[in-house]
Amino acid sequence: MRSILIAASLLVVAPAWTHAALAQTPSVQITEAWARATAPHAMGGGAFLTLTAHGAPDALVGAASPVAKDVELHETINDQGVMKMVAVPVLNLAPEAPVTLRPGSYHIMLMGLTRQLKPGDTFPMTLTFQKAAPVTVTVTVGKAGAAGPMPGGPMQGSMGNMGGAPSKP
Ligand SMILES: [Cu+2]
Repeated sequence: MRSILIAASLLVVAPAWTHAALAQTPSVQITEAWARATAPHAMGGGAFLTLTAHGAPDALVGAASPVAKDVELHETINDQGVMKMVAVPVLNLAPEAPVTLRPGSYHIMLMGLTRQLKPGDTFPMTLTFQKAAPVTVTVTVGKAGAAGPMPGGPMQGSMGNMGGAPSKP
């Protein structure tokens, strides 16, 4: 019985190795891409999505979209009771472990918006990875004011210092 079990597990493992060897290009799957609606002249907005690396570890290293002059990956942190956003140059993705960007945590910061993001709008966003080929997703604009520090919230002052349009005095 034991030998049968071992043989069976070898059968399961062997094809997986073969598959990994053949799958030379790792891929990252992106699901549930959405962004928050913005006020008419807001400088920045937030986009959120779920990333899943397949086949090998990878990392999100950049993003771009025609709706923003600059796009950065940010993390919202609690610094001694003060919510702050910090730029995250690289977001590591373990294989088969989905990472969800959400308000109040990791988010994609759209800075220097070229247009207002209205509920129901969609726009393209291209994500670049350490290994996988770039992926362009369609982001759907949801409602404004979901939980988390976004334009209009306590982050607005610091956002002006992060490369967007100059903030008002
Ligand atoms: Cu941010």
